[in-house]
Amino acid sequence: MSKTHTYEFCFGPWNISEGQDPYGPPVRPPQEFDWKLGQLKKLGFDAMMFHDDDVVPDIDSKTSAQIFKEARELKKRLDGEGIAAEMVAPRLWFAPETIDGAYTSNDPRHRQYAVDRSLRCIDIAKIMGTDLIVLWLAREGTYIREAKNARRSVELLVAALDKMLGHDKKVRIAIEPKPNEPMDHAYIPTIGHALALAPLTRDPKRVGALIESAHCTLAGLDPSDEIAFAMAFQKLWSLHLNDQNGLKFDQDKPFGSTNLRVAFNQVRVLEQNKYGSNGEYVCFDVHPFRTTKVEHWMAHLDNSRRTFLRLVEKARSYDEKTAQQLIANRDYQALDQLVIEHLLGK
Ligand code: XLS
Ligand code: MG
Repeated sequence: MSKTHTYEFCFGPWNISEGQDPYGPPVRPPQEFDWKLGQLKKLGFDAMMFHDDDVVPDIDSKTSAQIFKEARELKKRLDGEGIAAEMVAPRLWFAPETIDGAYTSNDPRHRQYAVDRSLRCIDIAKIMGTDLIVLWLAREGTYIREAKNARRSVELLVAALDKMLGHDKKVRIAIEPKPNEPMDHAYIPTIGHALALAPLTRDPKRVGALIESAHCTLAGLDPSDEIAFAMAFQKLWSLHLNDQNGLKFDQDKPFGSTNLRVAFNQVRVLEQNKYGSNGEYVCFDVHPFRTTKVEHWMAHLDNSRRTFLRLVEKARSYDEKTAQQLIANRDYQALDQLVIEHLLGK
């Protein structure tokens, strides 16, 4: 395992959230984008991730010319600050046209809206200097099974991917699976589902995946196994590290907050497979707790990176030799304790 491998870090403007949940108002005042960029710089992160309407607010009310102008202006500001745009993701879950899904909506006009917005998102990504589009397929699923035809939905997803791949010969699409919320069941719940879509498209090598730790937990899966699976296909093009306490609402807790051992295993598998050696970033898709005071607003991001880096040390100092002997002797009882005591610092 290389001891010199280094990582680059990023987060998105939505990760500095105002603390609103479905049962109450915001608890921190909204901030301008420039303030958020300033905070990212201050923390020493390397890149920012974007939704299309993070780049161009109120995107649906603007002309293409206006959209591209604003994107170019933002790119100039980012260049001036030395910050890269990691990816751009079409936000296909707030518009009235996406109430019943986007690419899989039952209304053909709404499906067209989703595709048009995705193609424009690709144009924006190009201006922002990234070839990576992230698709979190938020509403591609159902609340009740009978509402949509599941097989047709897969075909609609492939058709949408084909349009995107055809629109720009360089663009790469990373699908971010999540099993539920806001839907009862999503059509692409796991990394296996995401990667299985690729060969159905016109250019399988440009369809890959993004893994979010919490989304794996919500699917009842171990995030480190999901990471390893995607990396076995050379398809892990981005990563949203965070944490999640069991099967409940999407919590986006700081990395390692709930389960340090699960976090350790994610870092270990990233180390073993040299994640980042093709320029992939470690992104933290984390949110401050609702209770967080304004003066502690950035702690969840700084802490996530600190925990990550401490776990890199732990992965590098893990006693592989003893572990291999225990594995050879099938003494998993002792192996279990080896890991626990290593994490405890003994
Ligand atoms: C939501 C997703 C979202 C994506 C980007 O659960 O994690 O934030 O990462 O569209
Ligand atoms: Mg995410």
